[in-house]
Amino acid sequence: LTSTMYPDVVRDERFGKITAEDIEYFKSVLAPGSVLTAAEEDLSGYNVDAMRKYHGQSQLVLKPRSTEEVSLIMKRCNARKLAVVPQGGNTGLVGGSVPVFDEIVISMSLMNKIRSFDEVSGILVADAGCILETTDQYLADRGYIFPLDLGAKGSCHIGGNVATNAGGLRLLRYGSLHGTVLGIEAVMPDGTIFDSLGKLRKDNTGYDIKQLFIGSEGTLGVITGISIFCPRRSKVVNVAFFGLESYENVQQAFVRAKGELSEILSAFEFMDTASQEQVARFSELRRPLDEPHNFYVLVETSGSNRVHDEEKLQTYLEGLMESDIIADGVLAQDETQVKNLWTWREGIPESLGKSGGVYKYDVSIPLEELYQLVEDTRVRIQEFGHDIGTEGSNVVNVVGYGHLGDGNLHLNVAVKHYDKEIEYILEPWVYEWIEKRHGSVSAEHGLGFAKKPYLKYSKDQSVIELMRQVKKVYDPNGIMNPYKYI
Ligand code: FAD
Ligand code: 2HG
Ligand code: ZN
Repeated sequence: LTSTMYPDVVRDERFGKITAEDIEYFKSVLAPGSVLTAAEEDLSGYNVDAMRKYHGQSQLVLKPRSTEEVSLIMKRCNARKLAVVPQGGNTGLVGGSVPVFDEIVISMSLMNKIRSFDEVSGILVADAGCILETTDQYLADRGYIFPLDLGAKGSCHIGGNVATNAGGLRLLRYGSLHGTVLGIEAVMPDGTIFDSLGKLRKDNTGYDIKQLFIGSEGTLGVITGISIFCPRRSKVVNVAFFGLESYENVQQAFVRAKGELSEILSAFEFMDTASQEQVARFSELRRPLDEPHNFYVLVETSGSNRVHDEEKLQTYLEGLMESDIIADGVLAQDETQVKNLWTWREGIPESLGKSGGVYKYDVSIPLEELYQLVEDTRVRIQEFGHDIGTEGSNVVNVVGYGHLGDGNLHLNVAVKHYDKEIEYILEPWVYEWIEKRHGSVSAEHGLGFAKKPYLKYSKDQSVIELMRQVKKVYDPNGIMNPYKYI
C-alpha cells in the first residue's frame, strides 16, 4: 500500500491488518460506543489534521475510558503488531496526530476526569484527555491557573500538550512542561502501565524517565494521566499593546520589560504588520492602534496589587515613548479589552488558515536574527517569481510573529492552496538557514510527520542515534505512531 498523499512513503508490511476478530476483541473489552469502524461511522475527522494538510486512512478508532482499557488495547496491538496513533484534541501542527496509512487511532477524548487537586500545594492530577480550557476553568474556580495557555485551548488535551511539550503564551512566566509536570502515567506499547504519577516537586532518585514522555509525540507510549504543579492565579492581569517601527525597537522593548516589569511580566509576544492585516481581514473588532506600524508587541503583566502593577506598566510605557522605542500604545481598561487585545495575537493562526493553505515554520533562533528569517523568506519567494501579499492569483503572504520572550518565531507562509512548488522553494532552505544559526527546527510544535527529514538540521547524529536506541527499547515492534520522526 502506498499513499496518494505521500507517494514516497510505503506501508510497513511488518504491521498486521485489522481483522474481524480484532474488532470483536476490542468490542468485548471496551464499553459500548468506544469502537468506531469506518464501515459504520464517518472517521474523516480523526484522519485529517487541524490544517487539513495531512490525511490518513484509519479504519478504526478506539476510545478508551480508563488506563486499564488502554492497557488491554495495547496488549492486543502489540501481540498482533497493529500500529497505533494516540490522538488528543487533534490540534497539532506537524501532522503527528493523524495516521499515515491504516494505523488505529486511540482517541483519548473519553478519559477526561480530574483525579485530584490539592489546594495547598497546587498539584493537579488529571486524565490525559482533559481539555486544557476546561481544566484551567476548574483551577480558576479554586484560585489557581494551569501553567500553560495556547490558542487551541478549547480543543487540545493536557495529555496532548505534554506529548508535544507545548510552549504557548506564558512559558516566559511559568516555564516549560519539563519543569512543571511532576508525574506521568502511561501505557507502554506492550500494555505495561508505567506508573510515575508522583506529586513531588523534588525527587532525585536516579534517571527521570518520565521526562522522555514529555515531547515524545506518541512514539513511546500512550500518556493516560499527568500530575502538574499549578501556580496561584494572579489577581491582577494587565495588557498593553504597542506599535514599533523596527525589529531593533522590539528587542529594546523586551530588554526594558525584563528589567522594569520583572516579576510581574507574564507574556511578551510580537507580531509583524502582515500578521495584523491578516487578522483585520477577518475580524469585526476595531484595530487597537489607529495608525499602521511595522511591528506590534503585546505585553501582559500578572500580579497581585493593582495600583503597583498599573503604575509599573504605565511607567514602562512612558519610558518607551520618551526613548522613541515605541510609536504608539494602548492599555486595556477592563477584562473585555484584555481579551480583545489578545485576539490580535491569538487570532493570527486561525485567520491565516482562512487563506487556503499555510506552510508553518516554528523555529528557535538567537533573538538578534529572529526577524531576519521572515525578511529573507520574502526575498526568496520573490526571486522565484511570486508576489508578496494577499490579493491576486500569484501571491504568497509571508508573516512573522511569535513568543519573542522565548526566542521562538512563527514564520507562516500562506498560500491559496498547498502547492509543491512553494514547498520546494521553502524546504529545506528554511532549515538550512536555521542550521547555520544553530537554531532549532522545532521550537514548540514538535516534529511529527512534517519535520521528519529535518531533525538532522538541529540534532547531532550521535543524539539521533541515541534517540533511535531509546525508541527500540520502549517500542521494539515500532507500533507507536510509525512513519513519524523516529
Ligand atoms: P494532538 O494534536 O491530538 O496530538 C499531538 C501529538 O501528541 C501527536 O503526535 C499525538 O500522537 C500525540 N499525543 C496526543 N495525545 C497523546 C497521549 N495522550 N499520549 C501520547 N501521545 C499523545 N503549540 C504550542 O506549543 N504553543 C502554542 O502557542 C500553540 N498554539 C496553537 C494554536 C492553535 C490555533 C493550534 C491549532 C495549535 C497550536 N499549538 C501550539 C500546537 C500544539 O501542539 C497543540 O495545540 C497541542 O499541544 C496539541 O494537543 P492535542 O491534544 O491537540 O494533541
Ligand atoms: C501560536 O503561537 C501557535 O499561535 C501557532 O504556536 C503558531 O500557527 C502557528 O504557526
Ligand atoms: Zn506558538
